[in-house]
Amino acid sequence: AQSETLTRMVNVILLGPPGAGKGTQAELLVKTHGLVQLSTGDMLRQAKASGSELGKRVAEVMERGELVTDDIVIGLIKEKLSDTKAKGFIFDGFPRTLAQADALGALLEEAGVTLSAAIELQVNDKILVERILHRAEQARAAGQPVRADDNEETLVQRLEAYHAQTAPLIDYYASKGVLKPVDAMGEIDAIAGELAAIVSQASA
Ligand code: B4P
Repeated sequence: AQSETLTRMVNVILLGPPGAGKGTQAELLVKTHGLVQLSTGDMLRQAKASGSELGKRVAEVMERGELVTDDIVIGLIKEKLSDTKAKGFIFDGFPRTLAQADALGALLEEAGVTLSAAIELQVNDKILVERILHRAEQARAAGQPVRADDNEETLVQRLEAYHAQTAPLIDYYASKGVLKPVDAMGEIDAIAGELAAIVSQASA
C-alpha cells in the first residue's frame, strides 16, 4: 500500500479558491496516505450545526462569504495539532491569510516538524462558479441541505476574499521553496494522482 512507503511525517497545505477541490482531494489523501485532514471549513460548519456560541458567531460571517477572524481558526487548528499519533496533516482551507500562515509556521516549529509542501490547486473562476453551483443543485436534487454559502451572491464575495486575502500566500510559500502548483481543472482522479505523487515524494 502507498501508506507503507511513508517514512516520515508529512504535512501538506491545500491552497486554492472555493471550489478548487481542497475538500475533495483532502479526503482522497486521507484514504491513500493515512494523513489526518484538518478542514477549518468543516470545523466551522460543525460549530454552527452544534448551535454553540462560537457557531452562532461564525455562521453569519460564512454566509456573507467573508473570512472568520484569524484568532478563531488558529485556535481550532491548535487544538487538533495535539494529535501526536498522526502520520501527518493535510491542512485543508487553512491558512487563508498571512497571519494564519505565520501562526501555522510557529506551531509546526514548536512541534519540531516541517511543512512538506503547499499544494496550490489552480482553477479559473468560471469553472469554480460552475462547480459550486453544481454542488448546490446536486444537494437540492437529493433533498439534502444546500450549504448556506453555495449561492451565486455569496460566491462572488468568497472569490473576492480569496483573491484579496489568500492569494498572497502563493508568493509566501514560493519564497519558502515549498510551493507545488497543480492544474486542478481536470478529472478528480487525475488530480488525485498528481497530489499522491507530491506527497509520496515528500515522505520518501
Ligand atoms: P471551505 O469549507 O474551505 O469551502 P471551499 O473553499 O468552498 O472548499 P470546499 O473544500 O468545500 O470545496 P471543494 O473545492 O472541495 O470554507 C467555507 C467558509 O469557511 C469560508 O468562506 C470562510 O468563511 C470559512 N473559513 C474556512 N476556513 C477559514 C480560515 N482558515 N480562515 C477564515 N475563514 C475560514 O469542492 C467544491 C465542489 O467542486 C464539490 O462539489 C466537488 O465535488 C467539486 N469538484 C472538486 N474537484 C472537482 C473536479 N476536479 N472536477 C469537477 N468537480 C470537482
